[in-house]
Amino acid sequence: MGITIEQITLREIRMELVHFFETSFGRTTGRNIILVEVVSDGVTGWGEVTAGENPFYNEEWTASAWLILRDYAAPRVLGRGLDSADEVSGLTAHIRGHNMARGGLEAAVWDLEARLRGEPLYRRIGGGARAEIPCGVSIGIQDSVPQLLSKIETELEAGYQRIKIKIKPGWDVDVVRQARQAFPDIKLMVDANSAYTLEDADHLRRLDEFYLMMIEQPLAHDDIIDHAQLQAKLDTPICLDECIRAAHHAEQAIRLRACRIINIKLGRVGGFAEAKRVHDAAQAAGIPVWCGGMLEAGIGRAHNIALSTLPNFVLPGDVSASKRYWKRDIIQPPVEVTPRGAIQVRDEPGFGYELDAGFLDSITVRRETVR
Ligand code: OSB
Ligand code: MG
Repeated sequence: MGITIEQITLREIRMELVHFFETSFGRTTGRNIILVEVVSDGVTGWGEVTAGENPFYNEEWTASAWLILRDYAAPRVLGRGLDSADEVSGLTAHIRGHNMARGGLEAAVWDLEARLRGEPLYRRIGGGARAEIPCGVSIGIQDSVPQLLSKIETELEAGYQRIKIKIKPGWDVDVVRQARQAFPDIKLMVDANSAYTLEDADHLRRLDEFYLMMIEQPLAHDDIIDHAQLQAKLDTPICLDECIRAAHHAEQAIRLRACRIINIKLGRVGGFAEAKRVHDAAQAAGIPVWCGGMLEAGIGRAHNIALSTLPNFVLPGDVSASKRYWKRDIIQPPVEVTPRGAIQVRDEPGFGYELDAGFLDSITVRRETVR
């Protein structure tokens, strides 16, 4: 079955977060998110760009992604006869970096292909290994430790299966100690978003006593070798996030023993095709993966759920209920989590949820169609 993309519409929406989200690189109170709409044969597929509002997690941000999509990625895909969405990644592979912009378009074409075939996205990408996905939460840096402990308690009561705490210098060992004392039996992990250097190795080793599941991305966003040196000194497994932008990074990290776990984010690796390659490389090496989050609205969240049904997504991810982020999500129903901390995978065609079109229009701040 051939697909020809006749029209690509970019749309930027503004959504306020229910609670601010703070990482080692800054605090976010609301999102400016680009949605990508691709049309073929009267059917529409949707993608969500996971770039942040500033180039602090990686090099991309909302405004850069808009230009990359409009001027470089969309023109390469428009009017092409495609046999499958699998070809989209290759069509934009000449663009250096900017994986989140590329990935938003790529994911939209996968959603479109699934809808054209009348089947769920998870099946189209080769998933379906589980009917519900295990959920954890990522809890940002708070203003005080009691505030953090009360947030952990709330999330555990909601059923979430593991807790991730964001750390940075000055908000790390002492905070984790208090969290561990308050909750001795939970699955607990930390994420530093590249806030440390190898010189902090002895300091980071102090985290070993808290039997964390993993420490995520402690060192530089682009440095696999330093992570290998740090992993040799730590009992706690390192999980790489920022460093893994393509399957070859996963292969190099595994070969160098720079990590024992990998976080896969759809946008960071440029879409489903590369996410599957990272997944497969990790699986072949016996490295478990889990699905990361980027404070997505409903479309990105639904795509993450589909991705999480691939077989090697065996650890709880950062994909959680819509209501933790938004008063009102752009999809219906919102993503919900069961009392046992899981999201049930839906069987409707494409990403599996309805778009709330009227609400979407009301929060759209700009829109442009490329034909
Ligand atoms: O490093 O995983 C990260 C949010 C924004 C940028 C980077 C990260 C995160 C999260 C939040 O940890 C995950 C989520 O709840 O969507
Ligand atoms: Mg991370």
